[in-house]
Amino acid sequence: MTCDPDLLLPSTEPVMLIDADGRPTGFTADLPAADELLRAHAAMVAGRRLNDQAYALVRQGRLAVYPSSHGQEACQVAAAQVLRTEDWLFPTYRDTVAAVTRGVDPVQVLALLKGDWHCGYDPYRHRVAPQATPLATQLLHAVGVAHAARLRGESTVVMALCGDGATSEGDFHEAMNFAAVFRAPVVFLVQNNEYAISVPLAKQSAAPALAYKGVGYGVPGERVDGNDVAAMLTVLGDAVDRARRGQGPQLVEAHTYRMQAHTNADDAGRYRSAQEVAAWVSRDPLRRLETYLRAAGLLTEGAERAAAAAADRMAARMRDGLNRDITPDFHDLFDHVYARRTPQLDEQAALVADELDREDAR
Ligand SMILES: Cc1ncc(C[n+]2csc(CCOP(=O)(O)OP(=O)(O)O)c2C)c(N)n1
Ligand SMILES: [Mg+2]
Repeated sequence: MTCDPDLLLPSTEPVMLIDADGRPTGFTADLPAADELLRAHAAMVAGRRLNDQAYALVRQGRLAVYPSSHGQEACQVAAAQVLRTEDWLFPTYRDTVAAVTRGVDPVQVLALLKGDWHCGYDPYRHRVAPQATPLATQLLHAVGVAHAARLRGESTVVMALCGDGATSEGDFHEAMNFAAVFRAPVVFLVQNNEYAISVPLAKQSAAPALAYKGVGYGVPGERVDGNDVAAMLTVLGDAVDRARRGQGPQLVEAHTYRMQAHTNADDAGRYRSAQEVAAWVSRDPLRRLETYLRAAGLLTEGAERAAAAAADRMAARMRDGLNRDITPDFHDLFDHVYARRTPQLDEQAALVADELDREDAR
């Protein structure tokens, strides 16, 4: 062993720079610069609005389903904000706000959940992988991309997101092992929102904290208050810098909470109490940041109004774009399976065309 295991251990308490009441915890030197916090604030206002608008669109039947990240906006925004243009983000179904913060159009991201297309945006243009629904599978893809970048001598860092439940999957462990052995420049961010659908964390894992899961593989772990965007930016920023310097992967566990049901198809009242939810509402990440910024004289009324207006414009674009129906072209089904269509796919496409022609002729 080349590494002292003590150096891999996460801090015993999650890193927190701004407390639940919006007061600085005293680690002033670690606070991100004011412009970074204001950027995060505008993105969190937009993210909260996106979550609310998407939920409304589900109720109107325009989206089939929406896994909301309401309450997890600090994690989502920080994960995207610490990345450079050349980096990659690997999101899950819950990470729409992270993809949008990285610059993907919300209407394009939600094409998947509207049922229009597997992935409505160009992953290469934004360097955002398609949102993964099978748990933890994207972590192996993320490590592959990071490893390839390292072999090519590129400075790319990969941010790979997953939930607490996904850390029980074999893919999570394989991804960590490979990343550690090959020093892949990847940051694993686990958003521990306390639940995997109805399964609470205590029934999911007996680890002292999920961040310890890296230690056995040689991956350093860190714990952070996921509702404190300042701490998220600092911890993830350090992990990204470290990976870019060639020091290998890191596992960051963000302690947060899924404020709403797993999706609109779930009734969270069946497995958790209103008191529990209320306790987390008082740790709301957006209110916490706003309290801090106002007290520090950093958030002007003008900036608040501008952030709200931008979020309104985004919500209007979402309503406009997602209320429009597309006419799918069946060829699309065959065009994106491989870079070039195989003879077998040509044959299948011809069969479908023939069937549709006969249907039309009836
Ligand atoms: C491989 C796999 N197994 C099971 C599921 C069904 N499933 C969808 S979401 C989910 C819970 C995931 O919980 P967590 O990883 O904590 O993420 P969260 O939804 O809380 O963000 C499960 C079991 C799946 N999508 N993929
Ligand atoms: Mg979860």
